[in-house]
Amino acid sequence: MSAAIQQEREAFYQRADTQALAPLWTRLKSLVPQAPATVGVPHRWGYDEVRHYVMESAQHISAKEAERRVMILENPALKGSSQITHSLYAGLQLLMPGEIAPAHRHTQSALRFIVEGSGAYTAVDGEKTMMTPGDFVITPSWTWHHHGNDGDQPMVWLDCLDIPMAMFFNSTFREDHRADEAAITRPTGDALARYGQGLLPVGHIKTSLNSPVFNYPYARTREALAALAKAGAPDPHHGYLLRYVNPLDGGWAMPTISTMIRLLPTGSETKPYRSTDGAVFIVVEGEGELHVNDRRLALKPHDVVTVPGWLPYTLHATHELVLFQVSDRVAQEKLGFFREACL
Ligand code: 1HN
Repeated sequence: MSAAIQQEREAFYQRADTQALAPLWTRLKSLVPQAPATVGVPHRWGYDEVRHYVMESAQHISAKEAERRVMILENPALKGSSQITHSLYAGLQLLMPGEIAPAHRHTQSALRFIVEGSGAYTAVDGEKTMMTPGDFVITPSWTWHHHGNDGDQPMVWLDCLDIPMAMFFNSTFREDHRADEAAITRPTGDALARYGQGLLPVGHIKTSLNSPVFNYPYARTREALAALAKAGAPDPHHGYLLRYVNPLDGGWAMPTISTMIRLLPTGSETKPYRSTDGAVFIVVEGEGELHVNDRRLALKPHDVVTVPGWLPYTLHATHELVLFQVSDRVAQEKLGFFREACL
């Protein structure tokens, strides 16, 4: 293209700009790329390294003053964004003995994956549930929730929220409860008894987009994984991979965040896999490595690892590995964006 033509075009673009008009043809390929651009970088937060900072946070602020005392797991390539992947927020929350994180509600959905401690509970929509390491707990959109630690140990859990997705739609609300503790209206264990036993109350009408089972206890999850592993025949790309399910409809447990758990037998490695959902993994048990690009990210108990979407990765287990995994897959599936490839 000659310099003259280029100049004429630039002058046209400038005149068009005065009318809030812009040419598509200079931008089309970046607006609609051939394949997803990588947002963020693969990263590992080793629990041996970060635990100390999480614990130290209690010396600086109370749960009450902080509202939620959390160290955000921020993707190092997305500093200031509070994003672990481009669509998810994650952090490690600490609740000390005797503390209460006061009741509030927001339209963002949250999940907890319990890391360490005992004796603490979370109260969600009128029901308390005890938090035990490995439990997966749902806090649905716009439900009152508070957390309390009646035990004698610090309690740490991984929070994951759909904050970046909610921010994209900019249609969200929050509200503080007038009291620190919201009312408890059902006995502990009620939801699991009604909905989590392969039984459902006759005549139950679905009113939530979330699974009515809001705590999936690790003891049960682990039993299922052990039985699968005993039966043999792991998937070459996934190992033994299970998704947490809404018993009312067989769909994902939450409307915006997908949750899965997997077991990889000692000595096994998965074949390369990629999918359009950026993933966050937390190691529940065992040891191994996640290989992505030219990096080998160590996997030890409680380590958190993130892999941006569409990057092929493999998983290697040196000791029987149990990994909990979250992503925005459920949202992508609903919108028709999800793709995956077994390589
Ligand atoms: C929140 O409500 C919790 O309830 C945790 O524990 C993390 C991050 C941002 C906004 C709200 C919780 C949060 C949060």
